[in-house]
Amino acid sequence: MKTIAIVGATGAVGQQMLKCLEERNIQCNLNLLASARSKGKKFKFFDQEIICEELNPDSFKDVDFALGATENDIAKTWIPWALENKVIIVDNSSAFRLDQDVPLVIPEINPEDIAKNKGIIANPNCATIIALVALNALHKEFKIKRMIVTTFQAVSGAGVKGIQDLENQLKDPTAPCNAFPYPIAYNLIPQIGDFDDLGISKEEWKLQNESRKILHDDNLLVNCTCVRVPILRSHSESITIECEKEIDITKARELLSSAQGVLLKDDPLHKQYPMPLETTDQDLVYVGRVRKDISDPTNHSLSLFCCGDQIRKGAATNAVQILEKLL
Ligand code: 2RA
Repeated sequence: MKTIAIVGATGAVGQQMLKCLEERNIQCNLNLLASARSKGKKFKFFDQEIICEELNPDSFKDVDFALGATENDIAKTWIPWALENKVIIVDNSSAFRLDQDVPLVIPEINPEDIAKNKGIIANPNCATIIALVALNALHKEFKIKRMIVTTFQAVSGAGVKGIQDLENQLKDPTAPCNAFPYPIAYNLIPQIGDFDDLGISKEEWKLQNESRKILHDDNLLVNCTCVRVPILRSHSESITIECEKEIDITKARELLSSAQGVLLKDDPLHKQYPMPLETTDQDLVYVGRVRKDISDPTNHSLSLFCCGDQIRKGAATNAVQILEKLL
């Protein structure tokens, strides 16, 4: 039986990774690794009780695979320890996503890239996963050349701190802002990550840079605005695509209705469209509001709205799906 370690096991994504392993019946010897603060915490895995250990350089002896759910700086510390022990790593941090020798993978889109790994496979950013799962079938048929995206990102993207900020501020609007620069309750914050001198945030660059790598298209044009919204778990995205080919909306809907990882919910006349409340705690990306972009008279553009659970498909589930391809 293989030994799998979850690194950052006590955070929102790490805990979801454990649940995904159980849901998908991945029987294994499971090691849970986290900071000294979490040492000794106990978690149920199938019928076992697993005690969380403190992450250290010797944590990876006899480990076959590691699922990384830590921030970048911590990932850059433990991943070399794991590689020294020939562990194969699926890392959710952004530390190695754009490294040439590190495949960046969404299993529904570019599973063939997994085999090119040299020990690390990177999990894309949540907003990238949700957008590209929604767009994959359309890209294959119509060849997307340009994307304009606005994201509405849940507070869980900032981990447990983000969730606590929202819950505390909803009870008491004067509660402290630990995860975000301003109060998030009853508010929207058009900033996720630091801005550069172009006025573009780190999170916004991720959609362009990661999409180009996953779709193997360095010419893909992407303009993105990332907004933090007072939603607990699901990210929503308003997307307009411009394609090489003319778009037939009926054909587009047909493609989306059978697209891998997608649930088409598109009947606005009957108030049927994706909403984050219903995509929470499940793995499908809901797509709706599919319509011609009326600002493009050439019929090469389409707009849509999609939602996906940031912790599941946007992070933990995608990573475990990659792991399944390695087992
Ligand atoms: C966020 N995508 O939503 C980033 C990290 N998960 O904060």
